[in-house]
Amino acid sequence: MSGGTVVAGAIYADDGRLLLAQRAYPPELAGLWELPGGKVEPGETLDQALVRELCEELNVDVRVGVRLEASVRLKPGLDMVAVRARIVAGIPDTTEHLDLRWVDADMLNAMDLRGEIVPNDRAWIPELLADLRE
Ligand code: DCM
Repeated sequence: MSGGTVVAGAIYADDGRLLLAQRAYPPELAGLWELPGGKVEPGETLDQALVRELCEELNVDVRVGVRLEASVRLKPGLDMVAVRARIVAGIPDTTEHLDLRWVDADMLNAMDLRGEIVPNDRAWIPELLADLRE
């Protein structure tokens, strides 16, 4: 099965910072930082999939907000979207990621300039920076 959608979460803390997660695999992406998320399963809405994925990956419950405008074609039939979210319960924990980091606009911009962001996720950087600079 190659078709479908990957949904990622732009999780904001009350202080305005954004949560980034450091990938553990595959080797070419390991060490780079992404918005956490995963594949939407059959019968799930985007929002349901994001809540499930963030519970599985980070051990948090989130309230889902408004989608980011940019979407990314991962391959034919597989697209990735991002949705803003806030944590309503739990403290983020690494189960699948190497590390987690809360960033402000300057930190995100510096990480991007250093090539530390997963290439696919760079499509969202303008919108993320705009959110962080609000
Ligand atoms: N992916 C991505 N950026 C994200 C989340 C996922 O580029 N923030 C991509 C990597 C894989 C696919 O989506 O091609 C599935 O992700 P995972 O391996 O995390 O399940």
